[in-house]
Amino acid sequence: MQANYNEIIPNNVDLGDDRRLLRALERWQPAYLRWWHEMGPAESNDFQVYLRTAISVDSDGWAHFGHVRMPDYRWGIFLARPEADRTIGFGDHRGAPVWTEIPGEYRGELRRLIVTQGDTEPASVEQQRRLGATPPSLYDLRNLYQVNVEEGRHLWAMVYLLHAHFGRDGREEAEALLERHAGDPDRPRILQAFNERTDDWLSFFMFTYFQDRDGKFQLAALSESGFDPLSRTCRFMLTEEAHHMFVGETGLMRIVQRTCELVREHDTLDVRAAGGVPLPMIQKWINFHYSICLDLFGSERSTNAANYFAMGLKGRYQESKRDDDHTLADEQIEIPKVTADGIDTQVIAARAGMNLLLRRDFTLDSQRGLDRFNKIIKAHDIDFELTLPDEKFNRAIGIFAAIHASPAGALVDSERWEREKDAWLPTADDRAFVRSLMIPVTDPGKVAGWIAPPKRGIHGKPFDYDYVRFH
Ligand code: BYC
Ligand code: FE
Ligand code: FE
Repeated sequence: MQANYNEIIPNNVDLGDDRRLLRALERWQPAYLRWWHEMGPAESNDFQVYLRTAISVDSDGWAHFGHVRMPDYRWGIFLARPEADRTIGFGDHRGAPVWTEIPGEYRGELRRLIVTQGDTEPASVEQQRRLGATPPSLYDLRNLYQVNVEEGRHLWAMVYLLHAHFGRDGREEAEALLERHAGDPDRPRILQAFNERTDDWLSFFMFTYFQDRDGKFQLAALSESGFDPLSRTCRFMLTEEAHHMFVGETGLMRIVQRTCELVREHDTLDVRAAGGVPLPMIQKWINFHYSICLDLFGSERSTNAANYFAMGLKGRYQESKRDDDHTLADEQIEIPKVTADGIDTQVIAARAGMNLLLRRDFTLDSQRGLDRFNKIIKAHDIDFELTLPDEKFNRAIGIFAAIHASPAGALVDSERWEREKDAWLPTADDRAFVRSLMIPVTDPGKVAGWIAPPKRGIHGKPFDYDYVRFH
């Protein structure tokens, strides 16, 4: 299947052959562009940005690099190539041929999954809307915009599925995706973490480190889907997602690096006066972002999740690489339980624990980056370790929503929580301090004082390349 890059909507799904679908998407496109202008990156429409554009789904050379105005970005619809004779890999239909059309009995569940996934993509762009005013370097500004246009493309990916497979209610859902907004008190985004503010670049790097990583795990689970168009869409989205997490991980590494240099230079952990972000403050940001991202996995025990698995709609992380029977019909797992005396465990059907299984894989993956940050701290001979807070800390969804716990996992009563939460989570003062560091640096090759420069530039270009041209 050849990617057609010349049409109004670049695609590899032969859109030109389906007039009805093409017309529906062409009607949605102006609403999308209006949304981009009103809710997308602020005051950026005339900038020429050195962007990667997806032009094919082949692993060699799927992307084109060049300066473009973001409103002219070629948002397209790309599905990974179909796998011949693919069968459903898990659940009650394991072994049956995958569906290329919606199985009627699962229409509601699929729509809900696709809408929830689709809702997060524009939400993230809205949350990051104002960061372009305060970039630590031109390189970082470009990466922000790269992430933003790709999240825009991920929205297109979900809207394509809604338009192609759900008829009128799919079109209505596609419109609603542009009408809910991050943090809007009347029409908020569906998942809570996508209504939080992202006002500073420390938060941006935490977002791309933790929240985009939830994206990776959810997309991986959906890429196992027996609904083949969803699987193929998510598989291609995952290739873009890797870059978002690269931005988060290297961004945080550069901040830790710079902080450590300042600690050594000034011989104090409190590097605020030197214009750095103290390690304990970085820890507070980790506590916040990691805990709200655990909520994104839903409840530990979930009938929805059990149904998605049984129906073959949403699998486990790397489902096909696991060596069990992939149906888990009679399996059980242990999950935590809150009792009057503290935390106990309970045994439930494995299928009902899918959210927790996926969340555990997310935790392992999140820890890997922290190990790298801690290596940097150690190399500077500083006695401090960044850690992921306990799963019970600061939770609003699932069994731990009922209790309070310290980052170390000790149960605390409401009184102690109120007294100590400012030591654990960013306070208004902490946020004001971090914001005070956010002085824009836009000269090519220059970088703000609170973050180290990157090791290398983008796509073979040097760090001092003019990644964004402001005219
Ligand atoms: N906030 O049975 P439960 C990404 C609701 S990120 C608010 O436990 P389920 C990206 C739930 O809706 C990946 N409400 O939940 C990253 C339900 O409501 P009702 C996004 C929540 O269904 C960065 C009730 O609580 N993709 O791509 O098992 C940048 C009971 O819930 C929340 C997906 O999430 C919450 N956090 O699991 C850009 C994949 N959690 O029915 C992009 C699709 C739960 O009582 N979504 N509720 O009204 C899913 O697979 C599932 O919907 C969830 C929730 C895993 C999110
Ligand atoms: Fe995305
Ligand atoms: Fe992403």
